[in-house]
Amino acid sequence: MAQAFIGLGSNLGDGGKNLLLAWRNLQRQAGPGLVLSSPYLTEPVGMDNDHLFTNAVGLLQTLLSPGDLLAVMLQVEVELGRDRQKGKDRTIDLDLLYYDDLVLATSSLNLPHPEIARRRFVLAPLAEVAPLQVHPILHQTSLEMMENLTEEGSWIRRITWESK
Ligand code: PH2
Ligand code: MG
Ligand code: MG
Repeated sequence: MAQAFIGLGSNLGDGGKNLLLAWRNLQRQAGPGLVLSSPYLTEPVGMDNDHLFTNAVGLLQTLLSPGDLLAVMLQVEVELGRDRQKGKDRTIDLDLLYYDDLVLATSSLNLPHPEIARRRFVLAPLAEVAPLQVHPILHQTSLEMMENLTEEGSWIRRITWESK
């Protein structure tokens, strides 16, 4: 059984609803979720519009290999109507952040996700559910990466699943 951390994001439609629906579908196809963070309302980073994102991080247990898990994640994105053109608004984006302590670099999958330490919208929910989880390359905990974050400007705000 592996433990996988998944980043969830949506900036199209009802973000909170999209995240919960994706999380439910993902658990159905990949294995039981252990924990899901609060949702966060976040400023878009590197998009060509100002549509706010809702972001969260979940931890699930799975018997799937990393490649099979990724295929299921893409399937769930399709089920929620994701248009995968780069830079486009998305009903749902699912990113594999960690798969146990695996370090992997292939054309289809990089582990850990290369952007973890640079993104407040990933680190804040990650630090909420797994503050002491150690990044297998940087050897820093989620909290330490938060403290070392230099990304300027991009604000996030923790909300609740009810308030969306
Ligand atoms: N995802 C991106 C690019 N920019 N910004 C926020 N706030 N949240 C995201 O999930 C996000 C982003 C590419 O996947
Ligand atoms: Mg992403
Ligand atoms: Mg993605």
